[in-house]
Amino acid sequence: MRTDTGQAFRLEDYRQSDYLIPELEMIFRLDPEKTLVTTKLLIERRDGVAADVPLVLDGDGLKLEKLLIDGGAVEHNDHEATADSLTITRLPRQSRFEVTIVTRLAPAQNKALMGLYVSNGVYCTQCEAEGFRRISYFLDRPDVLSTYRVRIEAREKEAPLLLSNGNPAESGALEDGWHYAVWHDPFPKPSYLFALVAGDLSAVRDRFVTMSGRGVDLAIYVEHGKEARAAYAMDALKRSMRWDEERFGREYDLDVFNIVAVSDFNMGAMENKGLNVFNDKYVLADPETATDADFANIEAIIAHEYFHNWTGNRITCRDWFQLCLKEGLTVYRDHEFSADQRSRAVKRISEVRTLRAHQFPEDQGPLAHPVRPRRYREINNFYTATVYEKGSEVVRMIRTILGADTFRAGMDLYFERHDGQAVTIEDFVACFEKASGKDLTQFALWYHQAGTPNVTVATSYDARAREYTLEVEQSVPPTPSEARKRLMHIPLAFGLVGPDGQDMAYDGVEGAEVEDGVIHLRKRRHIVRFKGVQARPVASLNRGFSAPITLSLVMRQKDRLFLACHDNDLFSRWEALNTLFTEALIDASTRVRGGKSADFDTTLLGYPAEIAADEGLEAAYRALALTLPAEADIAREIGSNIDPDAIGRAREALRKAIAREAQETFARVYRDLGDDGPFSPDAKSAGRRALRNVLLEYMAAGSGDPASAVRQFETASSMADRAAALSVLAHQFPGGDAARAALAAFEERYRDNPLVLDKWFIVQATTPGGKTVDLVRELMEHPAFSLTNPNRVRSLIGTFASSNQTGFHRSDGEGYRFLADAVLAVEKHNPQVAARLAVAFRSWRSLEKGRQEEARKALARIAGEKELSRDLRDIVERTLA
Ligand code: 0A1
Ligand code: ZN
Repeated sequence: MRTDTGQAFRLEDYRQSDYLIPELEMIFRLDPEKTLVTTKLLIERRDGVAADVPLVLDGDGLKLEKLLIDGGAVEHNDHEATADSLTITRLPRQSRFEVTIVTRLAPAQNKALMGLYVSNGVYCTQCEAEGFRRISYFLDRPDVLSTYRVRIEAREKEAPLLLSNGNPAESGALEDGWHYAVWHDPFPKPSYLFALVAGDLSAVRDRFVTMSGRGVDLAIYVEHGKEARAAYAMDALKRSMRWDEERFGREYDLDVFNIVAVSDFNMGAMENKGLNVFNDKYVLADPETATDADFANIEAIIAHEYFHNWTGNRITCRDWFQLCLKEGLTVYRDHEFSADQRSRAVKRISEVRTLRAHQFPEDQGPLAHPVRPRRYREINNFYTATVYEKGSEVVRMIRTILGADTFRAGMDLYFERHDGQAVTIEDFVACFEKASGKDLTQFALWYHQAGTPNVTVATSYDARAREYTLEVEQSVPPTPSEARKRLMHIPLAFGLVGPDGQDMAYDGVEGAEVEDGVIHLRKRRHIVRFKGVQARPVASLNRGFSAPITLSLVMRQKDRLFLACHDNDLFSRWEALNTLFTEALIDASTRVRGGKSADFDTTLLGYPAEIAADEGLEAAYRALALTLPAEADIAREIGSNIDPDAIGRAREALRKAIAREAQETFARVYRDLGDDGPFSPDAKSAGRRALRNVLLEYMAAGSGDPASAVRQFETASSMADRAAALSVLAHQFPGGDAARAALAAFEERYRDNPLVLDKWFIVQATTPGGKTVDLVRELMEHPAFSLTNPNRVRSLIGTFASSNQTGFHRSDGEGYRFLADAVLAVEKHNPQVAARLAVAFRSWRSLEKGRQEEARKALARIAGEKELSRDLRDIVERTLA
C-alpha cells in the first residue's frame, strides 16, 4: 500500500522528461504467484540532455530481479532500485540504448486491482492512472508515448486466451503445456493504456466495416455460459462505431477491437487501446437480469470507452492535471450519442439530475476543485464528477457559444493538429478560438476556477414602454484555496414565454450580447432590456441547462406552473415543476421540524394527474416529471443545518398527498400502459416501464396496500419491473410479510448471479430509516457478499452511505461509525475503493450540530490511524480541513 508522503504534485512543476521510450518489448510468463515480466526499453535521451543525467524510472511495490543495459550487467554502484523507483546513474553516452528489466509479481495476491491481478481466474491489468509501475519500472507518465510489442506465455489449460493491445502478430505452442501469443500495437501510447488479459473465456464475435471499407473483427469476451448476455453490448458497440464516423468523422484504426468483461474492477471500464476492459456490470444484460437503467448504462459506457480511441488514445493528456481533456470531452461525446439514440430531452434531464446529485455537492463542499485541477496528492481521487460531468458541461457550453458547425470545425482542427500527441486544455481551447475567431480567455475560467456560479435574476415589465427587463447578477462562491473568483462567461439560453405559451418576439435588446436565444453574461451585473415586448412574458431561463449554475429567480408560483405546462423547452418545463416540488418540500420540512404538519398547496397537487395522463408527452418524460426531488436534492437546496429525518418525512407526505389526489388517474394510466409483451430494451418501451413503475410507487404510498406491488413482483416478465416492485415492497413496507416474501424469493431466484444479487443488496441498503445500518452490518456476513469485490462493496456499503439519507445520517452517529469501520476494512486491500467510500462524508458540515459532531468524530478516527494509504488520507484530510 502506498502510504501518504504528504507530497503534492503541482501543475506549475510540470517538466518534460529527460528521456523518452519510443519502443518497448515485454514478455510475460504468467503464474498466479510468480509471474516474470521482462521489459526491454529502447531509451532515447532528449536533445540537449547531458549523458550524466540519471534515468529515473517509476515503480510501485516492485522488486528488481535483473537489470541489463545493451545486454550487459549494470554495476551495483551504477544503479539504485527501491520498491518505488529505479535510478540508473551510469548510462551509455550514445543517445539511444536498451534497458532490460525483469520484475516478479504475484497477481493472485493483488487485491488493490491496480497493475496485474487475477479476477475469477482471469489475469487482467488496470494501468490508469499509475498502475503500470506496479508491473515494471517505467517512465509512467502520459506524455511518454511508446509502441509496444507484447509476448504472453501461459499454461494453455489455464489461459487459452491471450490478449494485449493492438493487432495479433503470432502465436504458438511451447513446451510442457504452455503456449504464447504476440501482440503488436503500432500506435504510440502512454503506459496507462497498456493492457493484458489471459484466461479461459468465451467470445461473442462480430465484424464492422469502417467508412473507408476496412474490416474490423470485434469480440466481447465473457465467462462461459454468459455469451447471450453480451449481445446488447455488441450492438451498442457497432452503433457507437458508426455514430463516431457520422458525427465526428472518426474511423477505427486497428484490425481488431476487443472487450473483456471481468468481475473485479475498481471503476466502470477502461479504454486500453484496442482492448477495453470492463466491469462485467457494464457488459452483461438480458431481460431476466438487467433493468432499463442497466441497458442504458451499458450503451453509454460501451460508447464512452470506444470514443476514447480518439479522445484519449490518439490524442492523450500531457499530464494528469489535464484529465478532463479526455474525460470531459468523452463524456460529452457519449451524452450526445445517447441523446441521438434515445430522447434528447429525457437524456438532458437525466444528465442534469446526475450533475446536481454528484457534482454540485462536490463543488459546494470541501473536495471542490477546478475541472482542471492545479494540485493533487493522489490522482486516483480526481476521477470525479467535476472532471467528468462538469468537464462535459464545459464542452457543451463551447458548442452553445460557437454553434454546431463551428464547434465541429474546432473538433476537426483538434484531431488534425494533435493526432499522436499528449496535449493540454490550452491546446484544446486554442482549436476553438482558431475555428471561430473568438477569444475564449474568459470562458476558459470554467476549466480553472472551482465552484458553482450563482446567477440571481429579477424581472420587471413596463407595459407602457413595452419593455421587459432582466437584472442579472453573477457570483462565484469561494472554494478551498480559491477565496477570490473572477467573473465568468455564462451562456444563458432563454425564452420570453408569452400568454399563449409561444416564445415572444422583441424588437431589440440592450445591456448584454444576445445571440441565437442565448444571453452572454460576462460582467458581475447586466441590466438586459428587451424592447418592443407586446405583453408581460414569463422568463424561461437557462433553457436546456445551458450553463451548470444555480439560478435564483423569484417567481410567482402561478408563473412557474405556467412554465411547467407551456414552456416549449421540455427541459425547462421539467425544471419548473421540479423547482415547485423542491420549494414545497423545503417549506414542508421546516414545518415538520417545527412539529407541524406538512401541508401542500392544492394547485400543485392537482398537476401530477394531468402529467400522468398527457399522451402528448413521452412516457419517459412523464416518469421524470413525476419523480419527486430526492432527499439529498432537498438537503442540498436547504444548504445548512440539515435534519435528514424532517426532509424524509416531508417527502413521504408529499408523495402520499399526490397519490391520494391522483389515485384514480394513476391507477388507470398504470393499467392502460399494461404489460407490453416481449421485452425490448428500446427507449420507448423503457419509458413506458419507467412511468408504470413511478405510478406503482405512488399507488402503494397512497393506498398503504402492497397488493399491486406484490402482483407486479409476481407476474413481472422483466428485471426492470421485478426490481421496481421489490423496491416498493422493501422501502414502503419494510419488515412486512410481503416485503420479506419478495426479498426471499428474489434471493432464491438469483442465488448464483452476483450482479443481480447486487440489486438485492442495494434495495435493502437503501431502505429508509434508522434500522438499516444494522441490516447492512448483517448483510456483510451474507455468503454472496465479499469485501474484496468492488461491486459488492459499492452495492451494500456505498449505496447505504451515499443514497440512504435517513439511514446513514442516523442521529446517534451509528451510520458514520459503521462507514468508518467499513472504510478502514476495505482500505487494507483496496485503498482506491476505500477512498471513494469515504467521500460520502463530504457534506458533513451542512448537517445540524449533533450529526456534524458525530461525523467529525468518525472522520477524525480514520485520520488518526497511523498507516493510511495516500488515497484515503488525502480524502479524509481535505474533508476535515
Ligand atoms: N479512463 C476510464 C476510467 C478509469 C480510471 C481509472 C481506473 O482505475 C481503476 C479505471 C478506469 C474511463 O473514463 O472510462
Ligand atoms: Zn473516460
